[in-house]
Amino acid sequence: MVYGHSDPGRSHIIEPVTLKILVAGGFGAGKTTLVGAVSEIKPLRTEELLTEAGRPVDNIAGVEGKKTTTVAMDFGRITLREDLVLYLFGTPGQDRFWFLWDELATGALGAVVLADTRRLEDCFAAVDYFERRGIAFTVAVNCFEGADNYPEESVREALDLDPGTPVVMCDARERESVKRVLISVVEHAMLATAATS
Ligand SMILES: Nc1nc2c(ncn2[C@@H]2O[C@H](COP(=O)(O)OP(=O)(O)OP(=O)(O)O)[C@@H](O)[C@H]2O)c(=O)[nH]1
Ligand SMILES: [Mg+2]
Repeated sequence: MVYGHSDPGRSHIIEPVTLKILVAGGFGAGKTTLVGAVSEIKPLRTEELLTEAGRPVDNIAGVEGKKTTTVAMDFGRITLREDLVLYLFGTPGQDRFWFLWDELATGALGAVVLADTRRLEDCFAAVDYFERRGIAFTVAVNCFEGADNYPEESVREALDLDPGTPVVMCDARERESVKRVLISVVEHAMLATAATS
């Protein structure tokens, strides 16, 4: 949209493009942390305490220190460039919330699959979900301290990824690191969209 404006430096008001990106991955992989690290608005969270009652259904092996879990979604926003705004939707990590995914995935341009190499199999379902629906995704390996460092190639192999799917190492707590992941998703999704249109 172009406006005649008295200030010559501001003659163009840019309407940003807004894109919806999902943040998926296994239980406790760091999805809520990732959205919180980059969001420029106070992220909406739907955390509930993990309870004794949930213990038989919630597999917390490897994340014993975890006290809460996402029960509906995380929501955040980041302006990547003045003309590009991402809305981030973090999915719940536990299997019992699968019924929410189709709702969350509607209209998504792309996705991040956050992987924890200590429990890599936890993100198989997310990889499978996006592959089936043709939603472009980047695998972001959240490098927890104490977890073995696997080279990109072994993560790619273990998840049986298509050669074009990006794999990025990240720290879900670090804004710049998460921004790199999001740029990867947007670039990959744009290329995938251009290739199919
Ligand atoms: N050391 C380390 N800890 C992290 C990192 N990312 C997340 N955590 C911690 O790991 C735990 C799980 O993080 P969450 O962000 O709640 O994970 P989630 O994927 O949203 O979990 P669910 O919603 O229950 O599936 C929290 O205690 C975080 O503080 C990381 O990069 N390094
Ligand atoms: Mg969460």
